[in-house]
Amino acid sequence: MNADKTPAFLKLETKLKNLRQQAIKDDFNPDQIGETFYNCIERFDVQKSNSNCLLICLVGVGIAVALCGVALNSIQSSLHHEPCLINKDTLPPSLIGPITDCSMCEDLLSIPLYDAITKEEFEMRHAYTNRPALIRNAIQNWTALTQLDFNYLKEMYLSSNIDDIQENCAFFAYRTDFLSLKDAFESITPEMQNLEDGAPNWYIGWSNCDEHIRTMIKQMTQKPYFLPERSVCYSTWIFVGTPGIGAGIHIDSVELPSWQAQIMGSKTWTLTPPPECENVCQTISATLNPGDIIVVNTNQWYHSTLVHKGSISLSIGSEYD
Ligand SMILES: O=C(O)CCC(=O)C(=O)O
Ligand SMILES: [Fe+2]
Repeated sequence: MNADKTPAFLKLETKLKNLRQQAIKDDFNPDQIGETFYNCIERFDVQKSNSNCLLICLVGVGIAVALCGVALNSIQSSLHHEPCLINKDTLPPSLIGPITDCSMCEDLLSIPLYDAITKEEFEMRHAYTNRPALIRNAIQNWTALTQLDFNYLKEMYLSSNIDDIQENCAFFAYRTDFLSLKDAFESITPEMQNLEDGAPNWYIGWSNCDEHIRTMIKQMTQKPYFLPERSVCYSTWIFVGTPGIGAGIHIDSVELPSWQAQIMGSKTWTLTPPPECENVCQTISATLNPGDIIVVNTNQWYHSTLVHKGSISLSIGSEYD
């Protein structure tokens, strides 16, 4: 069996085995390791790449691939009888799921752009094909375009029962030190919304899963006109921040594809195909202006965002089925 292994492979294999043994000696429980690893990479931010997180992720990915033997048959056969260090149930589908069908990106040189699109065309080309789309001026009738901004949201949340809301809603601090949505709202003073060069850059995102706030936001928004009649939009997500880096490159493990509408500011999305498609597909990007909607399966495409100078960026999105 060793005949087809290179010395580098054998060295890596030994290192991984030692690492696993060391972890077990140190009383690591596979579930905890898996969970830590999963939390670490779930919304992995490249901006944090010089922190320990990267190290854990790289080691984790190495162990996951090597010891759980998902993609590499030779590793799988050699380690077949070894227990997995990371329980594979805790790993995201991007690592353990089936190989991606590259027809989602094969012939795409840019994100397909529409000034308008019918429900039929959208369904045929994009809704469930994992092929992204950018639809210009898709939310002209949303009052959010004129009514919603960061301070409106701040007031809406701080006057609600924000402690309960936080318990149930995901919060992404990205590169900020905010501990929670409440902390972010309380810390982002008018000075922090200053857009001059050199002003502090912050960017946050959260799942808007509170019923009361969801109802208020629903009154200002609508289901995008091009989504199939039967499709339902689930929990909304809100992303807001000053010019600069938004979300670092990551892949999600939510259930469904998403759309996101740009309410304020301009933001560039960069989409990178999964590694197994990198020989036939390329990284593509597009800039959204207020009124535009991007549709992306964020479970299939690695994605990152960048907010342009001139305005705070505010966007609202949702998963749909
Ligand atoms: O809007 C952003 O900056 C990131 C959004 C994102 O990562 C997502 O919707 O999955
Ligand atoms: Fe994402």
